[in-house]
Amino acid sequence: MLNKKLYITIGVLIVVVGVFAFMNRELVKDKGYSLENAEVIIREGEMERVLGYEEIKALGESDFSAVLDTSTTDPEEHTYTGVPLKRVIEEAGISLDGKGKVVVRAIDGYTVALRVDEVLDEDNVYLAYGMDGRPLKSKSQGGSGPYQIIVRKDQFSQRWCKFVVEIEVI
Ligand SMILES: Nc1nc2c(c(=O)[nH]1)N[C@H]1C(S)=C(S)[C@@H](COP(=O)(O)O)O[C@H]1N2
Ligand SMILES: [Mo]
Repeated sequence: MLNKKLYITIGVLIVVVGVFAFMNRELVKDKGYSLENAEVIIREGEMERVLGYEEIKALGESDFSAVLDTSTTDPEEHTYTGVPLKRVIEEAGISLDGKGKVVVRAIDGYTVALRVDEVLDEDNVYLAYGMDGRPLKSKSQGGSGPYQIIVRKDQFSQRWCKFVVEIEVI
């Protein structure tokens, strides 16, 4: 009888250890977070192109500072890594000549509109994928990425669209 209880206890412990090992494996995977499957859709009318992380990064990555100022936090300066949004649009084969707006949509339905002249500005609107030397994590991992629009010249950060999935030129 005593032996039976002992075996049951050992059995339960083995299952518990197994479950923790499995959970830990998931955590280890999170630490090795990578951007390799992070894609963005760029569209104009019927035309659409999907760009992946390697293609975006190859457009001319730079590090730049920007001040994050939200309604609940004080202004904080961060170093972001990304590429100018206009490069991404050009790479998709879309011209901004004579266009009015660039509309950016996120996974949570959040949408921002940027004027074409803002997007054409050399050092203002970026598609970022890193902050302070680390990749931007996805929404489900508690981040603001994998892609986030940074508008350096916006005084407040409400147009810094997080979790970008689609960029449309209209
Ligand atoms: N996708 C998405 N992007 C977003 C928002 C949002 O709700 N969803 N909020 C905006 C606002 S109001 C601010 S201040 C900044 C920073 O938001 P945070 O408070 O989550 O840092 O993200 C902006 N971008
Ligand atoms: Mo905000």
